[in-house]
Amino acid sequence: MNAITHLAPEWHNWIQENLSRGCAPQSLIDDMVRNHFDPVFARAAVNGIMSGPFVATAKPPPQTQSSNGYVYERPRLYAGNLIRTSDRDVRVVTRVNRPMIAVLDGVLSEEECDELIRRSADKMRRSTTVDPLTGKHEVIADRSSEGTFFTLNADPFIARLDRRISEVMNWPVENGEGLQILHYGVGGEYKPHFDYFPPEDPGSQVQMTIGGQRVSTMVMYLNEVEEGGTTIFPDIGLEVVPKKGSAVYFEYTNSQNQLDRLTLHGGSPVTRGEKWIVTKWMRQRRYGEAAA
Ligand code: PD2
Ligand code: ZN
Repeated sequence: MNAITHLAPEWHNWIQENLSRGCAPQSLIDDMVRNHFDPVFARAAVNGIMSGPFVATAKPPPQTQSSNGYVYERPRLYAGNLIRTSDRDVRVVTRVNRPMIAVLDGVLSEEECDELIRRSADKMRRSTTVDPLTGKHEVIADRSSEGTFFTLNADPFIARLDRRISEVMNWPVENGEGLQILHYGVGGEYKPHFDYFPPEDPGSQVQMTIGGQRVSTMVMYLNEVEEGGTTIFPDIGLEVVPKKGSAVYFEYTNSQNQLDRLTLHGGSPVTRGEKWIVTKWMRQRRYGEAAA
């Protein structure tokens, strides 16, 4: 049977209704593919309706410009209090609109947090940071932690997380870098930095050859930290306290390639206990393997 490549009115209504209820676009695409739609057509149909005028959650608020010139477009993150993904509901706890930051509860289950730590524990290495001059990864003092990473869709467990995370971030799974695990002991910190590649750094061009600029980040907390280890946004005075399974999400590159300097952020020193996180960085374009 040939895959379906046209949208009957009842399917059009079905997509509109489900998007308005806050369903993740990817889950709608999957349902359509199960119902014999062509995958590329299904994605285009859902995306097309999302950017149209009919869906309540997709209505763009008026664009606003910050004092530093960054234009705040409609956030990629869904409006509403609950984000439904294909396998888990994620609760929005806090939103900041300028810069666009959200604290999210229940992105990972407790068991998934434990499993990520278990799989990482014996392959941790001293963390590196991108050298601004060369674009290469170097060990530097600003990041006193150790880490490891999982290639995109490395196995069914990781692929399931990559997919859920892409649904929460509302950005294609193949635009994501592989999940990066970080572990900090007492005294471990990550000095304030930008997650995007600053255009003034010569090394940034090297970083952007595949996938382009980073557009958004989600830092997920894998354990409770006894004291310290908060994620700080010093320019807006925000501090997010780690909670197992929760996350802080933020956006910093808009469709005009502008970069939001208010997303300067860091990890404050852990003063008691330890801190485990997993980070997803999304790129403008395809970066990794196709979805599993
Ligand atoms: O550990 C953190 O809270 C943290 C802070 C700043 C993580 C990152 N950046 C990151 O992974 O980019
Ligand atoms: Zn960061």
